[in-house]
Amino acid sequence: MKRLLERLEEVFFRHVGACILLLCVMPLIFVGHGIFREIEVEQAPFDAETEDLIVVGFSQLGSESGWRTAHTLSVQEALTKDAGYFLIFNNARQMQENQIKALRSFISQRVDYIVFAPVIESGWDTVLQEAKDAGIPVIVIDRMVNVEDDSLYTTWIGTDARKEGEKAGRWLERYLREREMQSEDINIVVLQGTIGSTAEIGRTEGFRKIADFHKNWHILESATGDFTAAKGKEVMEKMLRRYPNIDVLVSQNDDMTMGAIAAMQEAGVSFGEDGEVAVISFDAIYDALEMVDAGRINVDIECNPVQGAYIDEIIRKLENGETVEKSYIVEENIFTKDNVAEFLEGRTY
Ligand code: GZL
Ligand code: ZN
Repeated sequence: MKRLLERLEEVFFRHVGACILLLCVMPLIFVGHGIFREIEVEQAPFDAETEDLIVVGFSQLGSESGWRTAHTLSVQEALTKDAGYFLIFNNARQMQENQIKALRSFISQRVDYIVFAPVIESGWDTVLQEAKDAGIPVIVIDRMVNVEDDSLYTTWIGTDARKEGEKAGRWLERYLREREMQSEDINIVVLQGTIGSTAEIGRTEGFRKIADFHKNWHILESATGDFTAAKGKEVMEKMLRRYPNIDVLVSQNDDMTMGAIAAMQEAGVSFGEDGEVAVISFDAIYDALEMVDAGRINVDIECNPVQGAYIDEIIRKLENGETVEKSYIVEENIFTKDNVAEFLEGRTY
């Protein structure tokens, strides 16, 4: 009975909340019609069918890469109606202000949980405080938030970006030792992901930590390709014009690597297994692993996007009043021509 009363109360507030929201946004729709459409967040039609479902607002940072597509799919496949969820999805197109608007919309709709992949680490304290004040648990996934008070989020599911960066450095050490080049001057260029994102911060710092042990490794330039193929190609074209003697490319995701490979092909620069430029990539999405198998990418450091099942497990625990860990690190691998073939078949992303 108590649960029923609680639900009735919630339903009442939700409807009130939804009505207030509607009254607030009506003018916006008419006044800034075009603008409103830009930030439109799907509304959950609260009716009988959603009553028994757990309503989750999912703020995804964008759809910039193959990895992100797999990540979104993993969440949508885990939080289905059959599994007891009503999922409200918003794609922020890699813009923090869109994510903040989506989170505020979820709060005003009084969702049961917020799941959110933050585009960059900073700038979330205020909106997460609003979620906390509204009593809505926040599950951070993939990238991390950098907040003063970590009670502003319930838990984080992600991968160890620093470790990924170090793995890239360790691989380069082995690669040079095998070729007896460990004391030669090595010229390196780095394509960084979105500056200030957990993946960029960790991969940059992790690789630098290893590079600092080698005075003969020269990082000629680090520049962001914002995790997209188009920007990665554009930045690599500039680097190829500026540096005629690049020995290693460290590209912080496979989409930028694809762009950089197109730039090297157009510039007539060889790359990969027997090329002038050794290619180190991150993510290990299927298309890139096929290029590892073909010897066009030397090594791909995996970043595992399959995180949806973790969210389902965590929400169930929270629904049962159980405690959950503050963080869940997803296991990941590293792929070279030596081991990639066995992983290719059956890989879903
Ligand atoms: C990594 C994730 C990164 C991927 C990119 O955890 O945040 O974002 O490496 C994606 O492909 O854009
Ligand atoms: Zn990762």
